Amino acid sequence: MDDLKAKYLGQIADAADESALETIRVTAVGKKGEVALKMRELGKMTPEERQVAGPALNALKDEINSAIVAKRAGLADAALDERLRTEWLDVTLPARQRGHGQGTMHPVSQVTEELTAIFAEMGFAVAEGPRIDTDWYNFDALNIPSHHPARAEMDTFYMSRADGDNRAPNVLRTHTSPVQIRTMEAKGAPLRIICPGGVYRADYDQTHTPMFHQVEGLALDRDISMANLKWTLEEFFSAFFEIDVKTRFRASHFPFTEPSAEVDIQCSWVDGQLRIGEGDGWMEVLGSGMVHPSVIAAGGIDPEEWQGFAFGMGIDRIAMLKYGIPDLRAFFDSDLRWLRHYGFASLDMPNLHGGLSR
Ligand code: 2U9
Repeated sequence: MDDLKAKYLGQIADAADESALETIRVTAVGKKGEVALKMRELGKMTPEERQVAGPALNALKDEINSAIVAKRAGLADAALDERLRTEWLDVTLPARQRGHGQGTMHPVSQVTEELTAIFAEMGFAVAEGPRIDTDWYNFDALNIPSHHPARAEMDTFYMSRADGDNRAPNVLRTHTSPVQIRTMEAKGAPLRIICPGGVYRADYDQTHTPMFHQVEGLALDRDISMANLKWTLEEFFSAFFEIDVKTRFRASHFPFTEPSAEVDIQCSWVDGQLRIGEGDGWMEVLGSGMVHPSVIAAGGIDPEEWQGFAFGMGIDRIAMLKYGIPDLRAFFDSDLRWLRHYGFASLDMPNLHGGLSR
């Protein structure tokens, strides 16, 4: 019995791995192992011999099993120590490139950030509002009553409402002007805001898409004039195109401004290439004027005390001019090749100190 014990405990201590240990277990304490064979011999013994040998064999079996369990745990610990020693991760390595690399900022998003940075420097906050609005905010408040020809010209998308509630919002905004009315109501005067965002008109050809982007601006105070408007716009275009840009005001008409002006920026055509801020040509980019007193009143502000200027321009259009993008409709195709070509680095946020664009 002592020989058996010494033999197996020795083998267990020397076992190099899990499978060697399993072989020892089968030969020692398995169903047909050496201890089991010895147990079968108990039948041939006298009752006195059996009383001594039986418990001794059981004790031997238990001892071998415990030694195997302990050794197995020891082997597992050693294996883990070995893995911890040999396998390691350098968390300072650069991340692996996945798929086709990073996404890009759409030119509309880039230009929106650029113009927001420029107007912020001049004290204009960004105001936002709903894209589905009421007739009143989109038209009436802007001095466009229901019989006005401008309503028909705007190619408005109306949404049919399942609940039949015709006082609830049902117009896809045709300009961002309703945001300015809402902000006038909420904040009062004085006020300096720009409202960038998507707008909708049922129009589709080479230069029009049913959804496009506008930025409108509004400055209300006690003594604002067209001179402030001209300075603000020249300052904006010069910062945006990164070259001094002259503007030309031409008398025009809009229902929401009086007087009204269409604004051109200085440009030239050299070898079929457009250059902004050079030469003696002009390109129309924007509409503007002094806010009509009825519109100021519609925003809940007293037009006897407050006056101001407003302007509106297409973001997509000035993005095309600045970055030489030829086709407006491609803006909305979600073509990944186009986005990689005309897109901007997503973490390269434009600001006036670090540079607007690169
Ligand atoms: C309020 C008062 C006045 C915003 C204005 C224009 C002139 C204009 C067009 C430019 C190109 C729209 O994207 S476009 O087709 N916009 O000509 N927008 S004045 O006037 C406002 C707005 C809000 C409360």
